Amino acid sequence: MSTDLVKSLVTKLMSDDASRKKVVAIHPAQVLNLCTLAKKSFLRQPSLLEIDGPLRICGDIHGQFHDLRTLFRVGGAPPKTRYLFLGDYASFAGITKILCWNLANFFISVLPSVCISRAVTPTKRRKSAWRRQQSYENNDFVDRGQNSLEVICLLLGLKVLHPDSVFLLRGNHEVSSVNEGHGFYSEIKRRFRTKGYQEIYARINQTFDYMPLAGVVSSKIFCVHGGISPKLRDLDQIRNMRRPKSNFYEKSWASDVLWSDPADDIATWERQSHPDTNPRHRGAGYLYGGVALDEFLTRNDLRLLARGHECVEGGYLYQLGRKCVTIFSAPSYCGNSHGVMMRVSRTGNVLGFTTFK
Ligand SMILES: [Mn+2]
Repeated sequence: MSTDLVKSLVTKLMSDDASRKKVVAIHPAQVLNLCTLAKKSFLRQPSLLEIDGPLRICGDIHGQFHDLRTLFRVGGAPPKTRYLFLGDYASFAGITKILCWNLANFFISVLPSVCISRAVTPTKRRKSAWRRQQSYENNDFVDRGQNSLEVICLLLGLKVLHPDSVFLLRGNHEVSSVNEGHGFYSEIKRRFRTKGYQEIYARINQTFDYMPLAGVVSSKIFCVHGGISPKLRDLDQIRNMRRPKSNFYEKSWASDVLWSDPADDIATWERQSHPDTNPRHRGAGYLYGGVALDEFLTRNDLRLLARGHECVEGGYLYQLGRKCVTIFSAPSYCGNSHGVMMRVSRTGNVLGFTTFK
């Protein structure tokens, strides 16, 4: 199968015209063709990517296509600049989240500022109201997060065209049982209503089933969407994982690595119960502490864990004695003003962080 259709789709998505449009017209045949080629591209590389720098490691994108374009503008386009993405390409809550934000912004903008500051006193609250108002006035929230299709097509297309310059790990949103309820299914339905949306949705998710779960950069940095698992002893478990993988059983290491989070106040492990029981918990994966991470890194001769999965205010955050770094690449997603990419050298040293918004 030729890559001509993929080339034309990527050229279109990388064009100036696409960056001015709210949505980019994408033909169903282009998506299906892309899925077939992307699947093959993923299968040609192992379930555990073992690659060398230099590259840029990026966190969650969550359907923010225009911000992804900014990321490439600031960081440089592939294949000249190489990238590893840590998963969560699809939007988190799509239209529902956008509506809620707009509704909240509407009430904030009609309430006199005196009323806000007296009724909801703390300065912090005033600041976040201000921030929401700013993003509303700049009209930059309404366009964010609703272009999962563009994000996925661009990243899969770049993977097909430049397999050794673009690496895409799987996030917990690249699992159909998760993205179905979080806006991605409704986005595909809305855009391909009369054009076989069910097949398109299914084929994209089947493509996700071939994505690698983790990567090791320059034998030093372990990269994964969420983190580690008490059931993940060594990297061979990831190397030996068979694809396609569509089932992520609740208490398996594969599910844990997509869902877990670091916690500075925990030494080893705490299973994440339902958020109703503990608001700190997600209902999947573990909270892992410094002792657990040290043990994992030492056992596998690694130095650092790079992961996404959590929106952090500055775009990146070191935790667990600087052995774990969270990277988030969706600006203005949750009060974070910018997105971040982490620059890594050929030998796997962290050179610094590039911010963009
Ligand atoms: Mn996630």
